[in-house]
Amino acid sequence: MHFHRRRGWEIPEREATPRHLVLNRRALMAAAGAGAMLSAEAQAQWLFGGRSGSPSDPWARNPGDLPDLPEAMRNPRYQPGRAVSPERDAITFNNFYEFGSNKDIWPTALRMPVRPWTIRVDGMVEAPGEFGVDDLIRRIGLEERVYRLRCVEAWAMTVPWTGFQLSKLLDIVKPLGSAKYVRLETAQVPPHMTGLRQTWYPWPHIEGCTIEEAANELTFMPVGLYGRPLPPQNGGPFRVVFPWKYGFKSGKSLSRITLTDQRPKSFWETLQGNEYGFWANVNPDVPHPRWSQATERLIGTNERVPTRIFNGYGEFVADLYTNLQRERLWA
Ligand SMILES: Nc1nc2c(c(=O)[nH]1)N[C@H]1C(S)=C(S)[C@@H](COP(=O)(O)O)O[C@H]1N2
Ligand SMILES: [Mo]
Repeated sequence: MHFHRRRGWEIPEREATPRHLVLNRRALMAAAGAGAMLSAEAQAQWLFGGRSGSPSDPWARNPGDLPDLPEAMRNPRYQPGRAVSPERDAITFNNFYEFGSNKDIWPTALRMPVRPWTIRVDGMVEAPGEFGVDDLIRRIGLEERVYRLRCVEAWAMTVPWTGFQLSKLLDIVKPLGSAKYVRLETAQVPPHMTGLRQTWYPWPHIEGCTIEEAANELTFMPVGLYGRPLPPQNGGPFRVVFPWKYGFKSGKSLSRITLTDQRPKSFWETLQGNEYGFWANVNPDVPHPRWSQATERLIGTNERVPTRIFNGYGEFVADLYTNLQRERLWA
């Protein structure tokens, strides 16, 4: 197999470097402070914008229910090579079937409580545990990475995630030599996750990867987006991202991570394995059975740009697959 090896920084710059993120922290704090002094009814009004009962601000949460994230430096090693997507688009155009099968689930998702939130890490590890998400943040520390996200439906975004490398969590629980795969399970939170009522779907949402993929430096566990706590519509409070794979592999709102010697059967694989396989690495030359994967539409500008092998991350991950050429690596 022949891969085009291209360094991240050689990707043609479309729109110069990502804009510097200006976080309006002071305004956010002022709003949260005001909220703390309001009656419950006034808070609901402030959050959900009155009569319609539907929220108007896709960031808004109950005042005080999320601690501000500690400062996180942007890691310059991961250059996206294109402009960061508009913040509002990234937090209002989402795929999250637990809340429904359309793209505008954010008003429903936003209401899901995300504290307290714990994540169980178990299976073939020396030190299994149940970790509070804020404890993990304090223990591991945070960095910011701007990654490209390529959905299998041929749209794409470029987003600044705040989080930590999955390998740092693996270091804490110490995988046993027998562990071959990592299974990632999304929480089930009725009544907030209204999509769970669609009982024909194989809930809970499961995703998985090999232990080598999990340990790769790119595999990232976001707890924030655009410098703020990760909103539920994007998988808050805690998700995974594999930037070189199609977006459906990047499970949201995780409650459990299990190390195992059995290859996990994922949600989408169970539903339609011929279209959404276990590996799902991005490849412009391997079409989806129903559409081409040669190009992608950038959310925000609607510009069509060429799709890159491994979503442009081959320099980091191509070596993971050199001995797996008999697997269906691309779909
Ligand atoms: N639990 C869960 N995780 C999920 C999904 C989902 O429906 N349920 N959708 C996936 C798909 S198809 C994509 S493209 C990304 C979208 O992430 P975003 O909404 O933050 O852009 O989340 C992925 N993670
Ligand atoms: Mo997707």
